[in-house]
Amino acid sequence: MKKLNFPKSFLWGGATSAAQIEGAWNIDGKSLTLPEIQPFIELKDKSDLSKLHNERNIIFKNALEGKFEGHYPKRFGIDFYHRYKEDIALFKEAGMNIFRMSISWARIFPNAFDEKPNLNGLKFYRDVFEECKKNNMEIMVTMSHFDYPFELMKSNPKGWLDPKVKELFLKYAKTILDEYADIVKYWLPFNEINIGAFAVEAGLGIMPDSKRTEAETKELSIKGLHNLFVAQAEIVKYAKKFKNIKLGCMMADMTTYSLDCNPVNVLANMKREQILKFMFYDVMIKGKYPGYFKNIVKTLTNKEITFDENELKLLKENPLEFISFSYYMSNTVSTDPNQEKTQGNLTAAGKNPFLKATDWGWQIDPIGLRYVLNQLWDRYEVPLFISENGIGVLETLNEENAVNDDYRIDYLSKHIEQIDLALKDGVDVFGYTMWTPIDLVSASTCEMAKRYGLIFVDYDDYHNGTGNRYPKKSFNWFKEFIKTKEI
Ligand code: P53
Repeated sequence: MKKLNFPKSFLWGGATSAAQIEGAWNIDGKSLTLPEIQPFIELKDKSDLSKLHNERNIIFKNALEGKFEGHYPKRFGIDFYHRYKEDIALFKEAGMNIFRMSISWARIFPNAFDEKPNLNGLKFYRDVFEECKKNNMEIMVTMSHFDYPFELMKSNPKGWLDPKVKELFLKYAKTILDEYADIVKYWLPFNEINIGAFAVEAGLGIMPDSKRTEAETKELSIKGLHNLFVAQAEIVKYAKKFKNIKLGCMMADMTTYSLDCNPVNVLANMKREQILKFMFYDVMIKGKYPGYFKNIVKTLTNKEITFDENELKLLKENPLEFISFSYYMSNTVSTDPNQEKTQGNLTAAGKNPFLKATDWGWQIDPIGLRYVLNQLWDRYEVPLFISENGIGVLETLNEENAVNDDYRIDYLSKHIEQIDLALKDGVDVFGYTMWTPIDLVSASTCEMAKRYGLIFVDYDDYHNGTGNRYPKKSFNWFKEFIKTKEI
């Protein structure tokens, strides 16, 4: 056993998102969101998501025609909407002192253009937050976690390229800040902004168009991303009137290494980091587009794109206060087109001969977490928060109604050990919310079978089951760890 030295103030908890847990998709006035029009598609090879990508256009086409066939897992989640008290009690029992969750825009403004917010929606989140507080937990809220309202996509097909959408989002953001700033301390405007902006439909709410070229799609991403940055800065500006809250950015830290010491690969990796990570952090934390940005735009779109001077000033004056990021895996970069691949954050990425991967091809790399914490602290000098980290596995209950998930204990403890080492390196990291405290519907594959939780939830991919909650072995391990800080 090894005793770790975390400060008393360190935040320990779990992270979730509305579309993956709530269910109650059409209850109390809520309208449909994009994840809720995504049907379940069986995957034979779990690490090959091409089938999901190929069906994307058909899914949107059917939804627009009102054709819904099959099962839509994110409409049901794990029914947190009705069972949140039981879940929060379990989180408390595990020893969590923070809970990260998201608010669903479509629960607050179901028809996109409503003048007044939906009171049922507001009440639901107030009840959940009060329950967290009763259980001595801080709350971290993501305002938009990959759940763009479908109604808004239908009425405004240009999504985040339409100024009206930014206006409506700001109205939503201000409404929830006004409503909950007294109870929610930590706020993240956009989940994994670097993934969201490059998924033009799911992230930016832009209507699909099969005739769009690759370069045109990238242009939409760059312009949409800029509008997300500006909206975020406007939210930071507005939130200055609340004294006790903190706003952070949220990134998928797409950690990469050069495959080897061949200088061409080292250079390629540096460029990859600029395009996947640093250009985002630079704007959100340093408040300005980096010098290499122009070149990235030219490479991606074959164009020059310029932004409004007033907007650039707004970005400069309103950076985010802290960095939060998800960390699941690392990948390698090589200029060799035949480099061996595995599944990365949504797209295939380079294999690393020193690492093992999960069934979904995600390469497990605890040391990479220490590396990233040092790298980000070094570059940005703002407090850091790990807002997601965890392992998805196929699991079933054993005869004792438990799961002996030693691999999860191993995954979590090895990553936590690296956070401890990063603290010793001098990095300012103030909290960790694992993905997740409780099984939920997978974001990328809509599976229930890809389980991440400390708590098992008795639903299968088709929402068959009792929905009952069963603590896994890792639940008890985490509970003990919180008390002793020993791994
Ligand atoms: P799932 C990759 C692909 C999709 C979403 O992912 C991702 C990532 C990882 O960077 O981001 C987060 O459920 C996301 C969560 C999600 C989690 O990763 O596809 O913020 O909503 O559930 C895990 O296995």
